[in-house]
Amino acid sequence: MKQKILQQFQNHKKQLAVLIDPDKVNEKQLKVLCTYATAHQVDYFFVGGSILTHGSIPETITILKKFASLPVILFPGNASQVDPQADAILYLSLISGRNADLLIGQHVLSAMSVKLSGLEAIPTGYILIDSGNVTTVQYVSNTKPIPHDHNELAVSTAVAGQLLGMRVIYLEAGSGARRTVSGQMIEKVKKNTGLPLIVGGGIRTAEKAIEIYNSGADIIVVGNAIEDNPELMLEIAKAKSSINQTLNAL
Ligand code: 1GP
Repeated sequence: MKQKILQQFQNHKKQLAVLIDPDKVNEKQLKVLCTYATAHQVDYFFVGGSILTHGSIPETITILKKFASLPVILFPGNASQVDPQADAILYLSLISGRNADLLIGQHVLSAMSVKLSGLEAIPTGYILIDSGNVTTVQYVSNTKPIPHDHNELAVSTAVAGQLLGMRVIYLEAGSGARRTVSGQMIEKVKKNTGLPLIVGGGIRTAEKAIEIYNSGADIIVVGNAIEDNPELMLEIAKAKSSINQTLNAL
């Protein structure tokens, strides 16, 4: 299977993903997001959600593909959110939880459709961190997040994921998180695994994005704040490219 997106994840550049929840955006808003994302060199669209009530993943991806040329990566809440129009799928196992359905159950349900779709599947250890409020992902997944300051638990969970063959770690505070994953936790997980590290949940400013990049995140994911204010893409993209320039100069 091709590993194009995984290779991009591994290229040691700071990257930005904009999370699109099909329930929250209409066609007009999607077009605006496409224009901003193209102009500001966003790296990926992530598409998915813990729960979908009326939004459609296929329709959303069709619009994104029509108005922008950046890769679309599925970030599925369950097995029904697989769509072959995407470029890749984060094949997530919720390894911080003890809900067998999200550790392996949904994967069994979707395995053949993912395989036959030709989508690049990226084995991802998905780790939920307590953010000070009960987020939708926490509620819907019916799992306990790792406490915010228990870095050793996050590290052991991430390393267990790595030993099981996961190629990427995703530290998730949850959409709308009151506080993001801490810099210390990010640093320790990165140091102990060396895997591409995605961090998301509650990032609302460029300053916070810089702090998270500098702690060791490779890819940050922003949803709510960019839906509210697409201009934020410009600020985070600027911060990202200045960190990348510094890294290139080393
Ligand atoms: C992706 O859940 C996040 O990891 C998105 O969170 O909507 O708070 O940016 P926000």
